[in-house]
Amino acid sequence: MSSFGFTVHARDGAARTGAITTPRGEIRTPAFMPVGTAGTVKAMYPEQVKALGADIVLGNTYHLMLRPGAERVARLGGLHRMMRWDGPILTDSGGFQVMSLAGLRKLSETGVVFQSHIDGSRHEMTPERSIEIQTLLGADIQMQLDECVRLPAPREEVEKAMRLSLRWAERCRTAFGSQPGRALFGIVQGGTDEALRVESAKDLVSLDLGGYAVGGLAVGEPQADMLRMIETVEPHLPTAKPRYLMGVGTPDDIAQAVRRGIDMFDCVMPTRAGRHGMAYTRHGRVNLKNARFAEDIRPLDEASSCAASRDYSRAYLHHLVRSGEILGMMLLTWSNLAYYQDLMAGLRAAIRDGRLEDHLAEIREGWARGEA
Ligand code: PRF
Repeated sequence: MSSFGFTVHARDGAARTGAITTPRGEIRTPAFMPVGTAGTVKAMYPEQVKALGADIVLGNTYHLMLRPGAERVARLGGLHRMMRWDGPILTDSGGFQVMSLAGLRKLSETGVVFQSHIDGSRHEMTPERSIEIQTLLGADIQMQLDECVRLPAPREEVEKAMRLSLRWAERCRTAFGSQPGRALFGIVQGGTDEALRVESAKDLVSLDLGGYAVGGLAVGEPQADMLRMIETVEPHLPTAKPRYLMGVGTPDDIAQAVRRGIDMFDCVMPTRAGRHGMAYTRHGRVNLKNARFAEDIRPLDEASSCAASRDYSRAYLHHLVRSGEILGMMLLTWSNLAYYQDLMAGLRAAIRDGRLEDHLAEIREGWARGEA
């Protein structure tokens, strides 16, 4: 069995391109991971996701533990087999979703007790249980349980959450043990406080984990603060381990973070926006609900590699979206994920060729041109 690893193939400034190797295949970086919360990238066939160039998808501990249940997924042969995705899967640990979705929550040193948003049933999430669930699901990359504070927040609150997250990281490492071919990632917290971020990064790095995520960003702060925090943390992370910016973001957020040395991203934006009539294109974001598309026979992007963007008129997409048709969601999700995967492929090629800055200027020019 091949082991888990990461190789940087080329650098351009702080940006890197390379590959994470796993027994289930290679993840080309910088990578965008489509979100498959409940064991499905909503409105997409797994084959389509793969064909777009996605090497890895994300699953959620929180959702899957509640429904259909981690033990049930394990009895069904694991998450890969259940959802028919044979590539690598990363699972988020659950803490972040408990805080944003669950009913009554009680947080302590031990973990978090919460009520399911589905049926109100009571559950407990501890660092040990989070790792047990992620292992039952069969996740190739597992995330530590952490506490993410929404910003703005008082420094004491951010500091307390950061320190709790560090203690939980240690417990997760012990619970994870040694799982050949799989990795446990730590999560840097600390809000927009530079000293807290550096302390969090240094302490996590001393645990020698498989990779490091930057969490607690894109939670209400301006983009400039997010980018400053990436710049603060980056010099403290080992160059030989992958870096993952959690829950980010817009195409511009991703481009800016890649430029600052981030290797992995996930975000619901392309899939969620696609189900709400929004399209991401080379010429920026397009709202297909808008009446001006009612008789617009042009496709979203005649030069796209994706049939959804290239072969269907905006007028038809407008009609499907306005009518609440399932196909509208399917086509726009497909088109948006194609745009995101093509964005990542373009960034990888530009880094490899040492022309990232020129490439970024070109893509920004395209966004600025608008919907023409
Ligand atoms: N922690 C975890 N998952 C996350 C985040 C975090 O801070 C974020 C913040 N952008 C998204 N998803 N565990």
